[in-house]
Amino acid sequence: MKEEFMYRLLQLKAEQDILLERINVKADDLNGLYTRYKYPVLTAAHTPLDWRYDFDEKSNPYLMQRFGINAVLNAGAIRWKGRYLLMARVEGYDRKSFFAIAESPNGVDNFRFWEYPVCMPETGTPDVNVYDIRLVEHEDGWVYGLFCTERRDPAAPETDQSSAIAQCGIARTKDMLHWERLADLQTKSPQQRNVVLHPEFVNGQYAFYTRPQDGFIDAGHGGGIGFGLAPDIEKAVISEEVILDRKKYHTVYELKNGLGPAPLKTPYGWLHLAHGVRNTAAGLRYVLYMFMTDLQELTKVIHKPAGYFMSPEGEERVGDVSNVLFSNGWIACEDGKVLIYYASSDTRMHVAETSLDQLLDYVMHTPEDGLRSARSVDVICNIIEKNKMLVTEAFPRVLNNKKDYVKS
Ligand code: M1P
Repeated sequence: MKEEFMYRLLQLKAEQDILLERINVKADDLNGLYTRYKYPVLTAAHTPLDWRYDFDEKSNPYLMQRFGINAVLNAGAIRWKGRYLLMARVEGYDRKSFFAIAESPNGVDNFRFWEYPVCMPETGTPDVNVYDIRLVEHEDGWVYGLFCTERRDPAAPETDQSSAIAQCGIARTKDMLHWERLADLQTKSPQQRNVVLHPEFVNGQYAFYTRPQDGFIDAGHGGGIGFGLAPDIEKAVISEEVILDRKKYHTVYELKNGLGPAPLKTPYGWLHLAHGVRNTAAGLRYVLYMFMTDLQELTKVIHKPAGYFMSPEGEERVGDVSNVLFSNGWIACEDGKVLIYYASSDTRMHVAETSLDQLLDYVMHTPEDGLRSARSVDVICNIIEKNKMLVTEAFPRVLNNKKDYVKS
Protein backbone atom coordinates (compact mmCIF):
# COMPACT_ATOMS: atom_id res chain seq x y z
CA MET A 1 0.00 0.00 0.00
CA LYS A 2 1.35 3.42 -0.94
CA GLU A 3 2.30 5.50 2.05
CA GLU A 4 0.04 8.37 1.07
CA PHE A 5 -2.98 6.10 0.67
CA MET A 6 -2.35 4.54 4.05
CA TYR A 7 -1.76 7.89 5.72
CA ARG A 8 -5.02 9.38 4.45
CA LEU A 9 -6.96 6.28 5.40
CA LEU A 10 -5.65 6.42 8.96
CA GLN A 11 -6.35 10.13 9.11
CA LEU A 12 -9.95 9.69 7.95
CA LYS A 13 -10.46 6.96 10.53
CA ALA A 14 -8.86 8.96 13.36
CA GLU A 15 -10.93 12.06 12.58
CA GLN A 16 -14.14 10.07 12.56
CA ASP A 17 -13.28 8.33 15.83
CA ILE A 18 -12.85 11.73 17.49
CA LEU A 19 -16.26 12.81 16.16
CA LEU A 20 -18.07 9.64 17.21
CA GLU A 21 -16.54 9.62 20.69
CA ARG A 22 -17.12 13.30 21.43
CA ILE A 23 -19.05 13.84 24.66
CA ASN A 24 -22.01 16.14 24.18
CA VAL A 25 -22.54 19.02 26.58
CA LYS A 26 -25.59 21.04 27.49
CA ALA A 27 -25.80 24.57 26.12
CA ASP A 28 -26.54 27.51 28.44
CA ASP A 29 -30.27 27.76 27.78
CA LEU A 30 -32.18 29.96 30.19
CA ASN A 31 -35.63 29.40 28.68
CA GLY A 32 -36.88 27.06 31.44
CA LEU A 33 -38.43 24.89 28.77
CA TYR A 34 -35.68 22.82 27.19
CA THR A 35 -31.92 22.66 27.00
CA ARG A 36 -30.22 22.21 23.71
CA TYR A 37 -27.09 20.08 23.48
CA LYS A 38 -24.14 21.85 21.94
CA TYR A 39 -23.07 19.37 19.26
CA PRO A 40 -25.22 17.87 16.53
CA VAL A 41 -25.92 14.20 17.26
CA LEU A 42 -25.73 13.09 13.62
CA THR A 43 -24.17 14.66 10.55
CA ALA A 44 -23.02 13.40 7.17
CA ALA A 45 -19.58 12.92 8.73
CA HIS A 46 -21.05 10.36 11.16
CA THR A 47 -21.90 7.93 8.37
CA PRO A 48 -19.56 4.94 8.23
CA LEU A 49 -16.47 5.40 6.09
CA ASP A 50 -17.02 1.99 4.50
CA TRP A 51 -20.33 3.20 3.05
CA ARG A 52 -18.53 5.95 1.23
CA TYR A 53 -15.02 4.80 0.41
CA ASP A 54 -13.77 1.80 -1.50
CA PHE A 55 -10.72 0.94 0.58
CA ASP A 56 -9.10 -1.12 -2.18
CA GLU A 57 -6.10 0.81 -3.45
CA LYS A 58 -6.28 -0.98 -6.81
CA SER A 59 -9.82 0.12 -7.61
CA ASN A 60 -9.65 3.44 -5.73
CA PRO A 61 -6.03 4.63 -5.99
CA TYR A 62 -6.87 8.22 -4.99
CA LEU A 63 -8.99 7.12 -2.03
CA MET A 64 -11.94 9.18 -3.14
CA GLN A 65 -15.53 8.79 -2.00
CA ARG A 66 -17.48 6.49 -4.29
CA PHE A 67 -20.74 7.40 -2.61
CA GLY A 68 -21.00 10.86 -1.09
CA ILE A 69 -23.38 11.62 1.76
CA ASN A 70 -24.80 15.13 1.71
CA ALA A 71 -26.86 15.33 4.89
CA VAL A 72 -28.39 13.42 7.78
CA LEU A 73 -31.70 14.87 8.88
CA ASN A 74 -35.33 14.33 9.91
CA ALA A 75 -34.90 11.19 12.03
CA GLY A 76 -37.62 9.11 13.62
CA ALA A 77 -36.76 8.06 17.19
CA ILE A 78 -37.50 5.12 19.45
CA ARG A 79 -36.30 3.65 22.74
CA TRP A 80 -35.56 0.06 21.79
CA LYS A 81 -34.40 -2.57 24.26
CA GLY A 82 -32.81 0.08 26.46
CA ARG A 83 -31.04 1.77 23.55
CA TYR A 84 -31.79 5.06 21.87
CA LEU A 85 -32.30 4.63 18.14
CA LEU A 86 -32.60 7.29 15.49
CA MET A 87 -33.85 6.21 12.08
CA ALA A 88 -32.45 9.04 10.04
CA ARG A 89 -33.08 10.35 6.59
CA VAL A 90 -29.67 10.05 4.98
CA GLU A 91 -29.32 11.97 1.75
CA GLY A 92 -26.64 11.15 -0.79
CA TYR A 93 -24.86 13.53 -3.15
CA ASP A 94 -27.28 12.06 -5.70
CA ARG A 95 -30.16 13.71 -3.78
CA LYS A 96 -31.82 10.40 -3.03
CA SER A 97 -32.67 9.78 0.62
CA PHE A 98 -32.76 6.46 2.40
CA PHE A 99 -33.11 5.35 6.00
CA ALA A 100 -30.35 4.29 8.33
CA ILE A 101 -30.42 3.54 12.04
CA ALA A 102 -27.91 5.02 14.46
CA GLU A 103 -27.72 3.93 18.07
CA SER A 104 -26.58 5.66 21.26
CA PRO A 105 -26.27 4.41 24.83
CA ASN A 106 -27.65 7.63 26.36
CA GLY A 107 -29.55 9.44 23.59
CA VAL A 108 -27.31 12.52 23.51
CA ASP A 109 -23.95 11.44 22.14
CA ASN A 110 -21.99 8.51 20.76
CA PHE A 111 -24.52 7.79 18.04
CA ARG A 112 -23.14 5.17 15.65
CA PHE A 113 -24.80 3.92 12.50
CA TRP A 114 -25.56 0.24 12.21
CA GLU A 115 -23.48 -1.71 9.71
CA TYR A 116 -25.93 -1.40 6.81
CA PRO A 117 -28.52 1.20 5.87
CA VAL A 118 -32.13 0.02 6.05
CA CYS A 119 -33.18 -2.09 3.07
CA MET A 120 -36.73 -0.83 2.79
CA PRO A 121 -38.80 -3.05 0.48
CA GLU A 122 -40.59 -1.29 -2.38
CA THR A 123 -44.18 -1.64 -3.52
CA GLY A 124 -45.18 -2.50 -7.10
CA THR A 125 -44.64 1.18 -7.92
CA PRO A 126 -41.06 1.83 -6.78
CA ASP A 127 -40.38 4.91 -4.68
CA VAL A 128 -38.01 7.44 -6.23
CA ASN A 129 -37.29 8.98 -2.85
CA VAL A 130 -38.23 8.07 0.72
CA TYR A 131 -37.87 10.28 3.77
CA ASP A 132 -39.05 11.61 7.15
CA ILE A 133 -40.06 8.40 8.91
CA ARG A 134 -42.19 8.46 12.04
CA LEU A 135 -41.70 5.42 14.29
CA VAL A 136 -44.44 4.23 16.58
CA GLU A 137 -44.87 1.19 18.79
CA HIS A 138 -48.51 0.41 18.18
CA GLU A 139 -50.63 -1.46 20.68
CA ASP A 140 -51.08 -4.20 18.05
CA GLY A 141 -47.48 -5.28 18.84
CA TRP A 142 -45.71 -4.00 15.71
CA VAL A 143 -43.33 -1.09 15.33
CA TYR A 144 -44.56 0.95 12.37
CA GLY A 145 -42.62 3.36 10.23
CA LEU A 146 -44.70 5.83 8.23
CA PHE A 147 -42.73 7.87 5.75
CA CYS A 148 -43.01 9.97 2.66
CA THR A 149 -42.71 8.15 -0.65
CA GLU A 150 -42.13 10.43 -3.58
CA ARG A 151 -42.44 9.70 -7.28
CA ARG A 152 -42.46 11.88 -10.39
CA ASP A 153 -45.91 13.19 -11.25
CA PRO A 154 -46.97 10.98 -14.18
CA ALA A 155 -49.15 13.81 -15.52
CA ALA A 156 -46.24 16.27 -15.73
CA PRO A 157 -45.03 17.12 -19.25
CA GLU A 158 -41.51 16.12 -20.30
CA THR A 159 -40.42 19.76 -19.90
CA ASP A 160 -41.32 19.61 -16.21
CA GLN A 161 -38.85 17.40 -14.39
CA SER A 162 -39.61 18.57 -10.88
CA SER A 163 -43.31 17.95 -10.27
CA ALA A 164 -43.72 15.12 -7.82
CA ILE A 165 -46.41 13.25 -5.96
CA ALA A 166 -45.83 12.58 -2.29
CA GLN A 167 -47.76 9.88 -0.51
CA CYS A 168 -47.45 7.95 2.74
CA GLY A 169 -45.50 4.71 2.72
CA ILE A 170 -46.09 2.22 5.53
CA ALA A 171 -43.72 -0.46 6.81
CA ARG A 172 -43.57 -2.51 9.99
CA THR A 173 -41.03 -4.53 11.91
CA LYS A 174 -40.61 -6.57 15.06
CA ASP A 175 -36.81 -6.31 15.30
CA MET A 176 -35.91 -2.97 13.67
CA LEU A 177 -33.85 -4.93 11.13
CA HIS A 178 -36.35 -6.57 8.83
CA TRP A 179 -39.12 -4.41 7.44
CA GLU A 180 -42.36 -5.56 5.89
CA ARG A 181 -43.68 -3.03 3.41
CA LEU A 182 -47.45 -2.60 3.34
CA ALA A 183 -49.54 -0.81 0.74
CA ASP A 184 -49.21 2.97 0.65
CA LEU A 185 -51.90 4.83 2.53
CA GLN A 186 -54.86 5.85 0.39
CA THR A 187 -56.70 9.09 1.06
CA LYS A 188 -58.64 11.47 -1.15
CA SER A 189 -55.81 13.99 -1.13
CA PRO A 190 -53.54 14.28 -4.19
CA GLN A 191 -50.54 14.76 -1.88
CA GLN A 192 -49.73 13.49 1.60
CA ARG A 193 -46.66 14.15 3.73
CA ASN A 194 -46.05 14.09 7.47
CA VAL A 195 -48.45 11.21 8.12
CA VAL A 196 -48.20 9.76 11.63
CA LEU A 197 -49.79 6.66 13.12
CA HIS A 198 -51.57 7.11 16.45
CA PRO A 199 -50.19 4.52 18.91
CA GLU A 200 -53.61 3.21 20.02
CA PHE A 201 -56.64 1.82 18.25
CA VAL A 202 -59.54 4.24 17.99
CA ASN A 203 -62.94 2.54 17.79
CA GLY A 204 -61.09 -0.64 16.82
CA GLN A 205 -59.45 1.09 13.84
CA TYR A 206 -56.00 2.41 13.02
CA ALA A 207 -55.87 6.17 13.45
CA PHE A 208 -53.70 8.45 11.34
CA TYR A 209 -52.65 12.08 11.52
CA THR A 210 -52.35 13.31 7.95
CA ARG A 211 -51.38 16.45 6.06
CA PRO A 212 -53.41 16.71 2.89
CA GLN A 213 -52.10 19.13 0.25
CA ASP A 214 -53.08 20.12 -3.26
CA GLY A 215 -49.53 20.49 -4.58
CA PHE A 216 -46.10 19.12 -3.73
CA ILE A 217 -44.98 22.40 -2.11
CA ASP A 218 -48.18 24.47 -2.11
CA ALA A 219 -50.77 23.48 0.43
CA GLY A 220 -53.65 24.89 -1.61
CA HIS A 221 -56.88 23.79 0.04
CA GLY A 222 -54.90 21.53 2.37
CA GLY A 223 -52.05 22.39 4.69
CA GLY A 224 -53.61 21.53 8.02
CA ILE A 225 -53.04 18.55 10.28
CA GLY A 226 -55.77 16.06 9.48
CA PHE A 227 -57.06 12.92 11.16
CA GLY A 228 -58.64 9.80 9.75
CA LEU A 229 -59.39 6.17 10.54
CA ALA A 230 -58.67 3.02 8.56
CA PRO A 231 -60.04 -0.40 9.46
CA ASP A 232 -57.09 -2.29 7.95
CA ILE A 233 -53.39 -1.43 8.18
CA GLU A 234 -52.24 -3.81 5.43
CA LYS A 235 -54.29 -1.89 2.87
CA ALA A 236 -55.00 1.30 4.74
CA VAL A 237 -57.71 3.47 3.26
CA ILE A 238 -58.95 6.65 4.93
CA SER A 239 -62.30 7.63 3.50
CA GLU A 240 -62.88 10.68 5.69
CA GLU A 241 -60.28 13.17 6.83
CA VAL A 242 -61.04 15.83 9.43
CA ILE A 243 -58.70 18.80 9.87
CA LEU A 244 -57.84 19.23 13.54
CA ASP A 245 -55.23 22.00 13.31
CA ARG A 246 -55.58 24.39 10.39
CA LYS A 247 -53.10 26.75 8.82
CA LYS A 248 -54.05 30.25 9.89
CA TYR A 249 -53.41 33.81 8.75
CA HIS A 250 -50.57 35.66 10.45
CA THR A 251 -49.36 32.79 12.58
CA VAL A 252 -46.18 30.73 12.39
CA TYR A 253 -48.21 28.10 10.51
CA GLU A 254 -49.96 30.33 8.05
CA LEU A 255 -48.61 28.60 4.94
CA LYS A 256 -48.72 24.99 6.10
CA ASN A 257 -48.01 22.74 9.03
CA GLY A 258 -47.45 19.08 9.73
CA LEU A 259 -47.31 16.79 12.72
CA GLY A 260 -43.91 15.76 14.04
CA PRO A 261 -43.54 12.50 15.97
CA ALA A 262 -46.47 10.45 17.32
CA PRO A 263 -48.12 12.26 20.24
CA LEU A 264 -47.28 11.47 23.87
CA LYS A 265 -50.11 10.33 26.12
CA THR A 266 -50.36 12.26 29.39
CA PRO A 267 -53.07 12.32 32.08
CA TYR A 268 -54.23 15.68 30.69
CA GLY A 269 -54.33 14.96 26.98
CA TRP A 270 -52.21 13.99 23.98
CA LEU A 271 -49.13 16.16 23.65
CA HIS A 272 -48.21 17.06 20.08
CA LEU A 273 -45.10 18.52 18.50
CA ALA A 274 -45.51 19.89 14.98
CA HIS A 275 -43.83 22.16 12.47
CA GLY A 276 -45.32 25.38 11.17
CA VAL A 277 -44.27 27.16 8.01
CA ARG A 278 -44.60 30.77 6.99
CA ASN A 279 -43.30 32.68 4.02
CA THR A 280 -40.81 35.52 4.34
CA ALA A 281 -38.83 37.68 1.92
CA ALA A 282 -35.94 35.27 2.59
CA GLY A 283 -38.01 32.16 1.80
CA LEU A 284 -39.91 29.66 3.92
CA ARG A 285 -39.30 29.58 7.67
CA TYR A 286 -39.96 26.32 9.53
CA VAL A 287 -40.40 26.40 13.31
CA LEU A 288 -41.67 23.87 15.85
CA TYR A 289 -44.82 24.41 17.86
CA MET A 290 -46.90 22.38 20.31
CA PHE A 291 -50.50 21.71 21.17
CA MET A 292 -52.60 19.26 23.16
CA THR A 293 -55.65 17.26 22.12
CA ASP A 294 -58.35 15.73 24.27
CA LEU A 295 -57.70 12.19 25.54
CA GLN A 296 -60.98 10.88 24.16
CA GLU A 297 -61.87 13.32 21.37
CA LEU A 298 -58.65 13.13 19.40
CA THR A 299 -59.59 15.89 16.97
CA LYS A 300 -60.31 18.42 19.71
CA VAL A 301 -57.41 20.78 20.42
CA ILE A 302 -57.65 21.77 24.09
CA HIS A 303 -54.43 23.77 24.55
CA LYS A 304 -52.26 25.60 22.08
CA PRO A 305 -49.60 28.11 23.14
CA ALA A 306 -49.05 31.09 20.86
CA GLY A 307 -46.26 31.00 18.34
CA TYR A 308 -43.30 28.72 18.25
CA PHE A 309 -41.82 26.36 20.79
CA MET A 310 -38.43 26.23 19.09
CA SER A 311 -36.94 28.14 16.17
CA PRO A 312 -33.60 27.90 14.34
CA GLU A 313 -30.77 29.56 16.29
CA GLY A 314 -27.14 30.32 15.48
CA GLU A 315 -25.59 27.70 13.21
CA GLU A 316 -28.93 25.91 12.96
CA ARG A 317 -30.11 28.70 10.70
CA VAL A 318 -27.81 27.78 7.84
CA GLY A 319 -27.79 24.70 5.68
CA ASP A 320 -29.10 23.18 2.49
CA VAL A 321 -32.54 24.63 3.13
CA SER A 322 -31.82 27.45 5.57
CA ASN A 323 -34.07 28.68 8.37
CA VAL A 324 -35.68 25.29 8.97
CA LEU A 325 -36.26 23.28 12.12
CA PHE A 326 -38.02 19.97 11.60
CA SER A 327 -38.74 17.23 14.12
CA ASN A 328 -40.23 13.79 13.60
CA GLY A 329 -38.75 12.03 16.62
CA TRP A 330 -38.82 12.31 20.39
CA ILE A 331 -38.30 9.88 23.24
CA ALA A 332 -40.12 10.05 26.57
CA CYS A 333 -38.02 8.27 29.20
CA GLU A 334 -39.33 6.46 32.30
CA ASP A 335 -37.88 9.15 34.60
CA GLY A 336 -39.94 11.91 32.96
CA LYS A 337 -37.13 13.19 30.75
CA VAL A 338 -38.03 13.91 27.13
CA LEU A 339 -35.43 14.00 24.38
CA ILE A 340 -36.46 15.99 21.35
CA TYR A 341 -34.59 15.18 18.16
CA TYR A 342 -34.70 17.86 15.51
CA ALA A 343 -32.96 18.65 12.26
CA SER A 344 -31.68 22.08 11.35
CA SER A 345 -31.84 23.48 7.86
CA ASP A 346 -32.23 20.03 6.27
CA THR A 347 -28.60 19.30 7.08
CA ARG A 348 -27.93 17.77 10.54
CA MET A 349 -29.59 16.28 13.61
CA HIS A 350 -29.62 17.78 17.11
CA VAL A 351 -31.09 16.91 20.49
CA ALA A 352 -32.72 19.06 23.16
CA GLU A 353 -33.62 17.80 26.62
CA THR A 354 -36.72 18.66 28.59
CA SER A 355 -39.24 16.92 30.83
CA LEU A 356 -42.87 15.97 30.57
CA ASP A 357 -43.62 18.36 33.46
CA GLN A 358 -42.02 21.28 31.62
CA LEU A 359 -43.83 20.48 28.37
CA LEU A 360 -47.17 20.17 30.17
CA ASP A 361 -46.62 23.45 31.99
CA TYR A 362 -45.71 25.12 28.70
CA VAL A 363 -48.64 23.76 26.72
CA MET A 364 -51.28 24.18 29.42
CA HIS A 365 -50.25 27.56 30.82
CA THR A 366 -48.80 29.60 28.00
CA PRO A 367 -51.36 32.03 26.54
CA GLU A 368 -52.88 31.23 23.17
CA ASP A 369 -52.35 33.31 20.06
CA GLY A 370 -54.76 36.24 20.24
CA LEU A 371 -54.37 36.68 16.47
CA ARG A 372 -54.09 40.50 16.79
CA SER A 373 -51.27 42.79 17.94
CA ALA A 374 -53.52 44.39 20.57
CA ARG A 375 -54.19 40.99 22.12
CA SER A 376 -50.44 40.33 22.35
CA VAL A 377 -50.05 43.62 24.23
CA ASP A 378 -52.90 42.56 26.56
CA VAL A 379 -51.01 39.38 27.38
CA ILE A 380 -47.85 41.32 28.22
CA CYS A 381 -49.80 43.81 30.37
CA ASN A 382 -51.37 40.95 32.30
CA ILE A 383 -47.94 39.52 33.04
CA ILE A 384 -46.66 42.94 34.16
CA GLU A 385 -49.67 43.44 36.44
CA LYS A 386 -49.24 40.00 37.94
CA ASN A 387 -45.55 40.66 38.59
CA LYS A 388 -46.38 43.94 40.32
CA MET A 389 -48.46 42.01 42.84
CA LEU A 390 -45.45 39.80 43.59
CA VAL A 391 -43.85 41.97 46.21
CA THR A 392 -41.89 39.41 48.11
CA GLU A 393 -38.65 40.00 49.93
CA ALA A 394 -36.63 37.69 47.77
CA PHE A 395 -37.65 39.10 44.42
CA PRO A 396 -36.30 42.69 44.76
CA ARG A 397 -33.16 41.27 46.35
CA VAL A 398 -32.50 39.17 43.26
CA LEU A 399 -32.98 42.15 40.97
CA ASN A 400 -30.71 44.42 43.06
CA ASN A 401 -27.89 41.92 43.13
CA LYS A 402 -27.98 40.91 39.51
CA LYS A 403 -24.26 40.37 39.26
CA ASP A 404 -24.38 37.58 41.87
CA TYR A 405 -26.66 35.62 39.61
CA VAL A 406 -25.01 36.19 36.26
CA LYS A 407 -22.53 33.55 35.16
CA SER A 408 -19.16 35.10 34.36
O1 M1P B 1 -37.31 21.64 3.51
C1 M1P B 1 -38.03 21.69 4.70
C2 M1P B 1 -38.96 20.47 4.82
O2 M1P B 1 -39.87 20.48 3.72
C3 M1P B 1 -40.84 19.49 3.71
O3 M1P B 1 -41.72 19.68 4.79
P1 M1P B 1 -43.30 19.88 4.50
O4 M1P B 1 -43.80 18.55 4.11
O5 M1P B 1 -43.96 20.39 5.70
O6 M1P B 1 -43.37 20.84 3.39
C4 M1P B 1 -40.23 18.10 3.79
O7 M1P B 1 -39.62 17.80 2.55
C5 M1P B 1 -39.16 18.00 4.86
O8 M1P B 1 -38.44 16.81 4.68
C6 M1P B 1 -38.20 19.16 4.82
O9 M1P B 1 -37.36 19.11 5.95
